[in-house]
Amino acid sequence: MEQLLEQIAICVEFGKINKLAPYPPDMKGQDGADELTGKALDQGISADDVLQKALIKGMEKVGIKFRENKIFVPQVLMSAKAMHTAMEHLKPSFQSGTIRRKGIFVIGTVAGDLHDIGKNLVSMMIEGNGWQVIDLGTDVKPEKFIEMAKANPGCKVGLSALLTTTMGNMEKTVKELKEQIPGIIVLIGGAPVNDNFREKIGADFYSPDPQGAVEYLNKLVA
Ligand code: B1M
Repeated sequence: MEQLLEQIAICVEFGKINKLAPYPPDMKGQDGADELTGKALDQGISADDVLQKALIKGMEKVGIKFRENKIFVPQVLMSAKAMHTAMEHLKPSFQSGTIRRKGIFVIGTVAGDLHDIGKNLVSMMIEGNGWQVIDLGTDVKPEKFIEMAKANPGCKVGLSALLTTTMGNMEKTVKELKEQIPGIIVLIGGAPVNDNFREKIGADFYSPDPQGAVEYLNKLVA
């Protein structure tokens, strides 16, 4: 059992989606996250064990390697694809509530900003760490964040901005979220943003990378 879970974690870490996938070349012809997850469930391994001991474990390694510049965006995307393929097998358990998520994370790129590559990486990494992610996409107005946060009490909110011209919208969103939902936790990130800006606008946490956001969120529920 442990060996099978370890194999799935390796597939996620190295982005091996299924047997037919040619990537990564040194795993060509081997079962991928798809087949191995099916096999694990057939053998009676619980969906929760697959999530905790294989998928999350694999994605944690991805997050750390990405932070340390040991892998780059394409590798992260392949890992996320492998993870999503495995998650398809777990869908019934998510729907029936057999698997408990760590919490809900609402994320979006702020109003006026269409950049979503970094936001998507953050979203994938947080999902891969056991959170339910509600991704609102790009150009998200403050009202939309507020609506979703009110609909999901206790959720944490993440804002991304890539333009200096949309940092003002990030500030506005944080201000309105904090006014309307006292105690709400808001994380921010994106290339022009830093910790001084976070302090100025009253957000709770700034992370320069997805892994920092994952670690902060996990600490909140530890
Ligand atoms: Co735009 N763009 N762009 N662009 N674009 C930049 C950001 C720019 C720096 C390019 C430049 O001039 N050198 C510049 C901004 C300058 C500034 O504001 N000072 C710029 C500009 C000006 C523009 C337009 C205005 C250009 C124009 O039309 N005249 C326009 C704006 C459109 C709009 O948003 N309204 C525009 C458009 C576009 C494209 C649509 C063509 C495309 C976006 C495609 C897409 O996202 N789907 C695009 C791209 C690709 C870029 C560059 C080249 C790359 C951005 C990127 O994806 N980086 C960028 C220049 C550059 O960075 N070299 C540029 C990779 C990504 C993984 O990094 O998003 O930083 P990043 O995310 C990181 C971290 O920041 C962090 O984690 C991620 C992974 O490490 N992170 C978080 C991000 N969000 C987080 C949230 C968190 C935590 C961490 O917690 C919640």
